[in-house]
Amino acid sequence: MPSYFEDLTPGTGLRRPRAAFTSDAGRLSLTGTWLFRLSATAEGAPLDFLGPEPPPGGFTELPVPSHWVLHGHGVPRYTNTAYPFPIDPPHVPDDNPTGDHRLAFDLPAGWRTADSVLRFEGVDSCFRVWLNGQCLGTAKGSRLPAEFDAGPALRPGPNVLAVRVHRWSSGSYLEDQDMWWLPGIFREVALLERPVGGVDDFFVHAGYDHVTGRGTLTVDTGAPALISVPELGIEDLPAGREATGLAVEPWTAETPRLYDGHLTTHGERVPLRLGFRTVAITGGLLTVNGTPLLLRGVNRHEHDPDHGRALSVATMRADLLLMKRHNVNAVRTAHYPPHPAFLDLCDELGMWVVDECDIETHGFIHADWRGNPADDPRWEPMLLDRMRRMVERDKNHPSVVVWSLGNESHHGRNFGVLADWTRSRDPGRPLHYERDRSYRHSDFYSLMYTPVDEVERIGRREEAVPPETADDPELEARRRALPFLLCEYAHAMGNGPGSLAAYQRVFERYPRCQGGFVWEWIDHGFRRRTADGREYFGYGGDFGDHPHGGTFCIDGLVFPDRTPSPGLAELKKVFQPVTVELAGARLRVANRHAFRDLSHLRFTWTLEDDGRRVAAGELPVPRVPAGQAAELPVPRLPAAAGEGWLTVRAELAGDEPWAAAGHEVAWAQFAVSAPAARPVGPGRAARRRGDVIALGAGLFDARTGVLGRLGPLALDGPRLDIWRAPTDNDRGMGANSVAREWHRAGLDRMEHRTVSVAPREDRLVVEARVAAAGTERALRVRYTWTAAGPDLRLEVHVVPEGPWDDLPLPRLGVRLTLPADCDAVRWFGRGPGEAYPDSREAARVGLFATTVAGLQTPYVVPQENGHRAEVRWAELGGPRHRLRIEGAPHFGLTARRWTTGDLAAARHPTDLVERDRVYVNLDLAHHGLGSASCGPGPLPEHRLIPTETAFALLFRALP
Ligand code: IPT
Repeated sequence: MPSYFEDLTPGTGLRRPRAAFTSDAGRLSLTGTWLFRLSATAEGAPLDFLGPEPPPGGFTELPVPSHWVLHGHGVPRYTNTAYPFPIDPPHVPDDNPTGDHRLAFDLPAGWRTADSVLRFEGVDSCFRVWLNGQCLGTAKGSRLPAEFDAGPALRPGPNVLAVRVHRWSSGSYLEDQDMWWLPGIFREVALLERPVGGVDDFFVHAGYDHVTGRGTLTVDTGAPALISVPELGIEDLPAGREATGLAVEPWTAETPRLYDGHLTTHGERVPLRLGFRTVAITGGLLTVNGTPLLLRGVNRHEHDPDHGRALSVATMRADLLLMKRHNVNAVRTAHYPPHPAFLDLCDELGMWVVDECDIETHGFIHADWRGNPADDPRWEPMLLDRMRRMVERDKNHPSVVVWSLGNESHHGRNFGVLADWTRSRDPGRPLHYERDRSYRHSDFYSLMYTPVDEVERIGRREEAVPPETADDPELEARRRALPFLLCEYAHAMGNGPGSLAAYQRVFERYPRCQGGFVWEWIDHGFRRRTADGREYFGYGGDFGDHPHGGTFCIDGLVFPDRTPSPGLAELKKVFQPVTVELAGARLRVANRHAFRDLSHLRFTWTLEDDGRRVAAGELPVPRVPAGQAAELPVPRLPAAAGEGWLTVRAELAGDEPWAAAGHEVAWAQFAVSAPAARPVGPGRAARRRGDVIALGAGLFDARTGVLGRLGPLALDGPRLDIWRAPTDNDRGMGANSVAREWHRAGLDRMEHRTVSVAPREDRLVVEARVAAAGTERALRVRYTWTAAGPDLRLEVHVVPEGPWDDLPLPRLGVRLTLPADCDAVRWFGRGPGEAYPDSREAARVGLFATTVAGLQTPYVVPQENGHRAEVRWAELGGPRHRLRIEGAPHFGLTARRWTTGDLAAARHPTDLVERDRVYVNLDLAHHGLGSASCGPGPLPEHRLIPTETAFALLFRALP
């Protein structure tokens, strides 16, 4: 017998979906401490908690909103595509954790109406509700509001609200997003007064005509109402009547101008926040107010490391502030409508939003899409209900410019139903759906994780015809005329993503490419502690959850606690809305905003000589309009004695709602003078004395040729090293795994065989062959040491031997160890953060200092990190020893208190235990990062293919 949690209805007793709004009518928040009881099955506990009598034993306190699994009742479960239950639609297993929730509340005195409404903003995944023992109905659709008529059951004074929530339901088949399964009443619950003659719903149409520069306003309501916008001189405009010729400043994400107004009926007054803008697809481009957009976007899931999807408004604001400060201008609400307050904040702070419906049936991929709800008419009501609830709730937000029908649900007839309904209900916004590759229900050509060269072909409209439209020229012509979005790209899992700059160059070059959304904003990790109290972030499997998707939920630009990762720093640089180029004796400042001129920015310059500031000033940049550029003379610079760098910065001239004056928006750097070349002095003789060879300040092992002492400093190495702890992107996905090839080739276990150690009159020459057990590939290496004064100079010459084909190396460099007290690090090179070949835009050339600990990036899943690029020189030292290393000209620097093997074996940062040495890598090169954890690997130019190579380093022990 089908029950409400397994049937194909969206719910029972639900009111018609409508806009989210506040008003002067009463609102009683029902958030706070409720009583809670968990049972193992849907009907495992009696309905003994509905009435006014005290509930039976077994209830404990639980905050609402919350997910009960984050409060000690069961565990969160993470899966990517696979359903955590058998594919048996619409059924769910008998084991169906069910949470009974109960709240006793008092109706405030003077509560005005019997027509009250009980509103739930989000309950995961299915629930039944009773008020004073009377059943009001049932609902599904976790990330969507549900309203019930509460009037007939409501009583003056004390009332009892009871809610039974099931973890699994037929609705769960539509909610297979790549995220934690988190049951519960996780958004607010409130009782709303519905005054007689009140406002039931309204639809604001606030347009802007960029040709006339005038706005229009119509507010549609079901019943008579009057609209006032005092700032625009609109007073008592009847609902349904259009006001035209309004002298408005338009709303854009760059200039989020809102006008306060109100809507009144004789029973209710609703505040309005109006943003005037017109969204259109014209000439194959997404435009707002006539201007094409370039979306610099991120995919945002709702996640908090302690509260899951029960986010505070402060956290939502924190997300938006972080995004704005990192030059992000667009959010795809992956993959469900966000908390409504998030959209209020987007209106206020300025963000282009693709609002996505709570629909994903991804797990049917494991049944070759047999039974996919998207193509089954029986599921149409449930799917359409979700689209309606989203569109009705969010339709009045100027920030929402695109509706997305859902994610990763293959294709099917029901999407046609959703698209038709949405187009007729809201012709003012285009639709997005990616997975139906005919794009018949989408106003965008949209893909995920497409390689850069393919995006470039799309930009030129030279992409191959997809099979889905091959037989339908009309449909293919329509598809080819659509604007292009990458609804997901640059998988930000672990260290990475690489190639952000390469994508951006293509987006900026081809108008058809209107940008994209990096996958994804935040790592979905949950805060945990080791037995001895050290904090870390858990992922799939850490809770005994099984089956699970492991670390695949740790793929964000910010760590679970919203600490920006190096990937976000890179994104900020690549997304910067102002670029500065040096063209001869002139600086070219280009404004890449779509709407805003540059008058809100203050430009300054500094000149650094070998990293030390020697001059600075303001740069008088004119008011460059959006999309235009200006040229100005390079400031008069004093001559630099060493390596001179001119840095130009654009910072906020005044406070913005999202950052304070002085916040850096963009920067650029130009080399203006090169360092003087260093003469190489005459070499000294290398002399053997028993087991050691002495050369200048160095003492070498006579058998292996390895440097063991430099002046007072005990070290071990440098020796060739090509291994790095694989990144998530090295590990890749499925067959696309360079790390697997590396392991197969034994690159993680290369051994040295010393071929010869030859002390000469002016040098020491050590030859070795470096290879892995059981393989024939090798690297022949010659270390040539020369000494001049206190300096030892090393030249490393590498020749690959055997069939390397196109197997890239993880890195190419040398490794040495230093005493543990060599903890302070200074360097002149790129910094302050880590950088890799295809993620180095954010690192500027300068003089930096930190500690060995400060060099580490604590990725939630330990992996290669912390590499400082293009280092000219570095000093590592402590109270007793100091080592200076110079490049010829540059090297990459990594230093840690654990080995590469330790790093590769750790599952959490808390697994890493400091050893009694500092492990230092000095690299000529690294393999790029790419984003092969879901997408393409590094671009060809960033693959580290072994060839004959030489590089040099200089070592000096400092007092
Ligand atoms: C894509 C999903 O849409 C997204 O939710 C996430 O799972 C991402 O992958 C990987 O982290 S789907 C994938 C098959 C391209």
